[in-house]
Amino acid sequence: MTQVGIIVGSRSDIEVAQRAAAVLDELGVMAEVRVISAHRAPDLLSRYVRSASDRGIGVFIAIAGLAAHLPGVVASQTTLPVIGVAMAGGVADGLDALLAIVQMPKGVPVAAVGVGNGENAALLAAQILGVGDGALRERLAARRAAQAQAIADDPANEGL
Ligand code: RP5
Repeated sequence: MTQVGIIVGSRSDIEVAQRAAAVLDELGVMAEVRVISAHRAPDLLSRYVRSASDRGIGVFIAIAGLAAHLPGVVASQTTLPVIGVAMAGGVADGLDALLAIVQMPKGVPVAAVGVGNGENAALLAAQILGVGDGALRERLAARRAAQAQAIADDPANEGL
């Protein structure tokens, strides 16, 4: 069953979604990528979000640029956690989209990671799912250990 629903506001955002999907795949977490604009296809977005938990989705990753309303609109229609990723570009190169994502009104939270950081969105989604999945927590811990080992093995750190 799909565990993470990744939504992009446009096909032009797809590369960040694919990087998120790759990290989730590496962690053994099932994910799907949908291309649904909150502005251009609001009814389709609503149908997708409302049907998601019945299909096993436990977390959404919503990726958008410019006005970046997608994560907030998704969050308005579900109590599942929503992680927003701002796309670089626009008048402030993604800072505008990042602020649009995080400045939600009280009562409808959206989490956010760095601009364009699909990898961290995937890791945060996996960590949320890991609360109820010990094997996934172990895979996350192994990934962290491998990351630290790679730094320790860097020739620049010889002797440390
Ligand atoms: C946003 O507008 C999308 O998330 C995308 O980042 C940006 C541009 O979309 P396109 O006009 O390229 O479809 O809604």
